[in-house]
Amino acid sequence: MAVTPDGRFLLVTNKLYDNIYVIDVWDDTGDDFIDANFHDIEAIIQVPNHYSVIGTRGMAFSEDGQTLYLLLAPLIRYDDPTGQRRYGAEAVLVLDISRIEDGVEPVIYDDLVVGYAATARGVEEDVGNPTIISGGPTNIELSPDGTLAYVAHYNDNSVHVYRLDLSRDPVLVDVIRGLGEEPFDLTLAPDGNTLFVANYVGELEGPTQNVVHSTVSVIDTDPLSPTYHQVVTTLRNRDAW
Ligand SMILES: [Ca+2]
Ligand SMILES: [Ca+2]
Ligand SMILES: [Ca+2]
Repeated sequence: MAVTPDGRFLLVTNKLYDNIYVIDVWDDTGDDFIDANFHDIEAIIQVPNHYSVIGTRGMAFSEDGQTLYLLLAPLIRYDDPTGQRRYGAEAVLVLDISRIEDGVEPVIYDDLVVGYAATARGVEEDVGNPTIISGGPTNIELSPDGTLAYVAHYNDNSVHVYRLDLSRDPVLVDVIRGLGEEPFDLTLAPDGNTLFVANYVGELEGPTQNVVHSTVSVIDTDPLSPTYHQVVTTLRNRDAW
C-alpha cells in the first residue's frame, strides 16, 4: 500500500491479480459536491496482461505525484501441479497517474502504463539457496532527486539500479550483488547516501543449512564515494544452532 504524495488516494497492489485499487482517502464534500466514494474505491488501475499470471508489488511516486513506478511481480510456483501459476512477467512499470480524478463512482483505467523495463525473472531464474516462492522485484525506492530507482530482487539476490531520467522507459545502469538470500525491502537514509536492504532469509548455516540468520545489507549510495553502489557491511541477526 502507498498513499499518493498529496494524501488524496491510497493505492493497494496485489501479487495475485492485475488490479491496483485506488481508494479515496480525502473527503472533498463541499457546498456543491458530495464525495460519495470517500473511503471507498475511487478507481481501478489495470495493467496490460499478456500472461495468465500477473501481479503487482512495490510502488514509488515521483516527487510531483504525477508518475507511479510500479513493480510487476506475480506470485508464481514452479512446482504448481496444475501448471496454471508457473510463469509470469517481472518488470518495472511507469504509470501516468495524473489522469486519475476525484469523482463519485469507481472508474477503470487500463491505459496508464507509459514505460516499461523487464527485470530478472523470479523463481524461473532463482540464484543462491533454492527459493520456492517467486518474489521477483519486490520493493522500490527512489533517490532523493528522483533520477535513480533501487529495486530489491528477491530471487536474484541483488538490487537493480535504474536511471529514470533518460527516457520514458527505466534504463538499467547497475546491479548490486553481495547481498544476502532473498532481498525483500529497502529504504534510503534521508540524505540519500546509504541504502538499507532487508534480506528475508539472509544467511543459512548448520549441518543441513537449516538455520536462518536474517540480515540487513548496507549499501553505499554516495556518488562521490569510492565504494559507490557496493555493499559496505552486513548486519546479522544471529540465531544459535
Ligand atoms: Ca476525495
Ligand atoms: Ca471521490
Ligand atoms: Ca534463492
